[in-house]
Amino acid sequence: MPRTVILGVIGSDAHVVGITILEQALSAAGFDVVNLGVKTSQADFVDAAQSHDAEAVLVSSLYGHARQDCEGFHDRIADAGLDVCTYVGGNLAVGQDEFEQTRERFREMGFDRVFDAETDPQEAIAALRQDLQLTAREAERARVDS
Ligand code: B12
Repeated sequence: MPRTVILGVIGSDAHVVGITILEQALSAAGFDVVNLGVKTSQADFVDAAQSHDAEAVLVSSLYGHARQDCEGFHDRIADAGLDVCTYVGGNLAVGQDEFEQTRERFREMGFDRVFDAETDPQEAIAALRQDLQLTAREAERARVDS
């Protein structure tokens, strides 16, 4: 069975290129990707994770308002009774914040992993395989079978 991941750009953010590249890389790696596109609300992420029985939710944000847009996100996930792995990535802070501070802030908000804008999609794939305990061979088999 391919493993389902939800992907989208949160809030009012319209930067689409990053998630398009991520979608392609994740699909090629054998994941079943539900791409919600840009300007996705917290509720839409949670609904999609529920209805697709997803194992991971990947949130992208580029325009500098990630913190506000992600406020309360994990409360919604908990309220929905979801057991999903959550990643956030992109250009998460405005200006020149040290990324380690940004990572710490988003980890405190409940995200399992936090990625900066220099992230190669293969890093996210390796992290997902680890967090979902999926070997490269299993992922490849899922891709061939699907
Ligand atoms: C193209 C672009 C635009 C286009 C977007 C077109 C479109 N439909 O996509 C337009 C012109 C519309 C635009 C608008 C704006 N933009 Co703009 N934009 C850019 C630009 C130049 C490139 C973004 C891009 O496509 N990169 C290429 C992709 C491949 O890289 P990426 O998006 O970073 O994604 C990769 C990684 O970040 C990572 N990643 C991303 N998300 C996630 C999620 C997870 C879970 C993981 C693991 C990894 C991951 O993986 C991706 C693939 O490798 C960047 C500057 C830059 N060089 O990054 C500014 C930039 C993102 N924009 C910026 C701003 C401020 C805006 C505006 C607010 C400007 C304004 N005042 O109107 C608006 C916002 C509009 C909106 N509602 O979203 C700022 C954000 C500043 C900040 N965060 O502090 C940037 C950084 C420019 C700058 N240096 O100031 N923008």
